[in-house]
Amino acid sequence: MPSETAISTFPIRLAGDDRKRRSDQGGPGTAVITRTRPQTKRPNLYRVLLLNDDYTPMEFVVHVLERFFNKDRETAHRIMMHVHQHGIGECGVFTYEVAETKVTQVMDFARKHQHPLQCIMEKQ
Ligand code: TYC
Repeated sequence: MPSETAISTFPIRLAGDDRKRRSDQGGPGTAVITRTRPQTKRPNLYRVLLLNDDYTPMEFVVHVLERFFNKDRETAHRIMMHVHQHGIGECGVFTYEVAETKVTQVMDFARKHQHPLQCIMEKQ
């Protein structure tokens, strides 16, 4: 899904326009055509995941999901239970720097409260 536009310019030679003109900046017999085309580059995306453990309180994990991933209470509880039952679960998908920031925030917050909660990122 194209969302940006790039403008590129290039000189072309036109028929019958090959006489030398001192005023031409781009050399003899040149013209400039400007065209636009859609940019199709998309950023690499990373999943941020929580890992289960036996010690981090469920309520703490729910709070992490609300605080750092902007989940409502019901969604946060559902994700926490998924991680609890399956061992791993997705909190969100982000560009590299945002995902890295989320992981650091969660790990720092867990360490501060002396919980062994682990948060990781993986390329999608
Ligand atoms: N398994 C933990 C418990 O029973 C709860 C928990 C859920 C811990 C999700 C980590 O990512 C986690 N208290």
